[in-house]
Amino acid sequence: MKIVDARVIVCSPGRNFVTLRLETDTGLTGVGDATMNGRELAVAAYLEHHVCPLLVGRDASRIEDTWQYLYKGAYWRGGPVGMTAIAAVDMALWDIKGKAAGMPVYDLLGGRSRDRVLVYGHANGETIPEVLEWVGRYVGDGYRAVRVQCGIPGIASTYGVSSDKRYYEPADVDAPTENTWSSERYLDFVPSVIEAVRDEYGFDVHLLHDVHHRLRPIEAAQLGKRLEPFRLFWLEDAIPAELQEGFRIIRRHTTTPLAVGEVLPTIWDFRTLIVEQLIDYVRTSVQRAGGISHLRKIAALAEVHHVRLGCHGATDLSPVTMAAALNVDLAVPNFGIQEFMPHTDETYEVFPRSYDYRDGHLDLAGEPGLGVDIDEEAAARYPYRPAYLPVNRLEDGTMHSW
Ligand code: EZ4
Ligand code: CO
Repeated sequence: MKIVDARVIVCSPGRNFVTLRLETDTGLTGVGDATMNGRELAVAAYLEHHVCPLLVGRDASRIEDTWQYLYKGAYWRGGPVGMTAIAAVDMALWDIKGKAAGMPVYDLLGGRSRDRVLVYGHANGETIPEVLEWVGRYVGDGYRAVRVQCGIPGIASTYGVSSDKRYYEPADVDAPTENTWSSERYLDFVPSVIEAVRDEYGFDVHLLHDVHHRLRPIEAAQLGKRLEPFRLFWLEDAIPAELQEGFRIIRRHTTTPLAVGEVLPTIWDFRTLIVEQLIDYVRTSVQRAGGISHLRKIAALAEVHHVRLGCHGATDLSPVTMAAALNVDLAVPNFGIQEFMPHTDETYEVFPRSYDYRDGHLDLAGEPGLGVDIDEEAAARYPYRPAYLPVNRLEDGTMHSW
């Protein structure tokens, strides 16, 4: 079974997506997600110029060999652009493999380890009363796990809080928005938010919180300690993780579970975090971390170190990534939770899917392959628009992690 066509589809049904579509001489097709929020065309160009020409004529059944060919063969290893491109190829090849076998990909990965996939929703508000209202809506919709994000008094805007509460989307069209940040104001306020949610809703619902890479290790340690009475499911991206050893400081001081890694593309970026048991959840995704083949290896390393999988699932990961993630989530023994931000109707129109939300969980219908596709005619109705993630400055103007 040879690949006869490889094309990149860039579209913007509500937000930008880059999708790879492979076609084989048997007529089977496969899709992969290559979206990198705010830097979309870099991956599209990498694929178009440097990957697609190498794929045509290759044997579509050789997934691992193709992965190694693109990874080792580039000479320039790793990095978010290259790894996202490889991820798209890998997803598309697993999709084709499943269709050729007449099986959902999770069956090729060893079959279901569970009946359905626990997800968390993203409740946010400018103020504590608004946050409480939105946590209530998620609980009312059946969610067993909710991530709680609140505006900070004295800071004009922050990560995770938006005017459109249902479809949180941080990217802005044309130019990056400038946000302001103060770790002091944040640390003084955020424990009271989590406390208010526990007071209102008790301990039956899992609560999560995303720091979005903004603290230093000792600050994160303080926060983790102060949040212990509220028993978080996890504290997410407490510090930037380029320096994996930073987590030793946090770990030494708090028993609040830690999740990290939505920006980390390879198993080597997680190695110290996992083998030293410095974290509890790996946050990367099929799309960021080299596809199903590579994420599976990260999950296996995590499994033997008591670390579970909690994949990133924001709206900039297309329904193709969500379907791929659900196949992995269903199969691996050490699944923890899956992030779920619903896509807009326009996005779902472009990406017909076979997964659905019910009672706090997602599940796949069991279609052969990944269980998702792209409607190219619909995609053509939504042309690309340049968009950027916000940037962040401290109150004195110093650049800070967003
Ligand atoms: O800001 O995916 O946990 N979710 C997140 C996301 C990220 C976006 C960036 O593109 O932190 O909302
Ligand atoms: Co996050």
